[in-house]
Amino acid sequence: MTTLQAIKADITTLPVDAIVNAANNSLLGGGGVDGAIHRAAGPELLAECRTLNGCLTGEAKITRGYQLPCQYVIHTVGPVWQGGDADEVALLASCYRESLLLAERHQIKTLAFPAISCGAYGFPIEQAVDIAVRTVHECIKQRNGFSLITFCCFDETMQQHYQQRLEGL
Ligand code: AR6
Repeated sequence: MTTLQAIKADITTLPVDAIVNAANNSLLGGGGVDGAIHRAAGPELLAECRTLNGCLTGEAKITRGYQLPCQYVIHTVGPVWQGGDADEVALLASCYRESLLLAERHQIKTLAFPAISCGAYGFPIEQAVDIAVRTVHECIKQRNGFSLITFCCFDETMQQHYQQRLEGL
């Protein structure tokens, strides 16, 4: 049985097995949640990221967590919202699926996602929340190795969107 929850928190403070980073194709850091994760993890994270040769949109790569309270960071690259005709929906769903697959391969039991693509990348919030919850729910129906999956929201409005969508499951 996997519990799905939405909380309001800074993802860098969560004592889970892994947190997901909403990164960019370079995997070399940036603003938003990516910047916060690199700041909290320390320079060793960037050093490991430099060995990964970037990441394609919709895919995911894993590193250690270094100074973070989590063991691993799963870096995924969400799509930039371009109006909806550039495969954004499928690419965002792929971020969630690929992150879960990597997590499963590393025996991760507790995992936290930020709202991928909902900041600098401009994805419409309600649609992104629907894709996140639906994709994670579908994936965990097929595998039950996870005990807790957290949607970590930076503000209350985002948390309410997730809460509402989770209640609809
Ligand atoms: N904990 C949890 N959520 C956070 C945190 C935090 N510490 N900080 C921000 N958020 P964004 P994107 C929320 O822009 O849209 C970076 O520069 C934020 O409120 O971080 O996928 C990368 O390098 C929003 O709801 O990611 C890329 O270039 C959500 O995290 C680009 O931004 C995602 O916002 C990726 O853009």
